[in-house]
Amino acid sequence: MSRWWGAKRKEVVAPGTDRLPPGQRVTRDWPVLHAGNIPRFSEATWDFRVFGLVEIPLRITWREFQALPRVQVVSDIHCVTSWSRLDNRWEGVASRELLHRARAKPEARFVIVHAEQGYTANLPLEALLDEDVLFADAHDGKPLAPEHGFPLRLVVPKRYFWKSAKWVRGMELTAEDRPGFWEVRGYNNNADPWRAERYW
Ligand SMILES: Nc1nc2c(c(=O)[nH]1)N[C@H]1C(S)=C(S)[C@@H](COP(=O)(O)O)O[C@H]1N2
Ligand SMILES: [Mo]
Repeated sequence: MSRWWGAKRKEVVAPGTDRLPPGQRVTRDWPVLHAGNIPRFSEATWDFRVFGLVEIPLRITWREFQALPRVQVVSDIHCVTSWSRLDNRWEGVASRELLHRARAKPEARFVIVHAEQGYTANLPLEALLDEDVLFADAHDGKPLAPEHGFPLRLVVPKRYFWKSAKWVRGMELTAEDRPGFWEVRGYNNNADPWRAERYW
């Protein structure tokens, strides 16, 4: 297993300093936030697709997903509602691993992340090639809880947490950007916590 433990992150935790983006407070528990219901997981029907502007469209079953090379990443959560949860240990498959397998076409510049019940989140393709971005099935040593996205969620540490779709089912590569579920409801398209890009 390859490991990446957030090597570029500062070691000292000092809330109020540069560990915490503007307007954020540290929480030790883990709030649950989402629209709609917690979907039921069925291994028989679950798949993860990488499609759109790719050379090799992928359809990965749950069993196949478990056999992919795995990574561990420690990162902080920054929710737009102003709580931050530090030092989350995620385990799963790097998004760039999947993107390299699917081979993005040259015109691909954006990714629409698709989750259950039509939830979507949009990101630049570049953002999903970042080494700290993964599709996680475990958190702090335990399988992901249903309310936090079991069986699989995206984790994008450098953006507000609404970009980190729970119950993910695939990535669609596109040439044009397409605002996701929260982005069409007034949330900022870029969502960088360090620039406090909350709404537009
Ligand atoms: N599928 C799905 N993913 C989602 C959401 C959602 O409504 N549906 N909400 C987002 C928002 S707004 C936040 S803050 C985080 C919350 O994740 P958590 O409940 O694990 O803390 O999930 C994000 N991912
Ligand atoms: Mo959120």
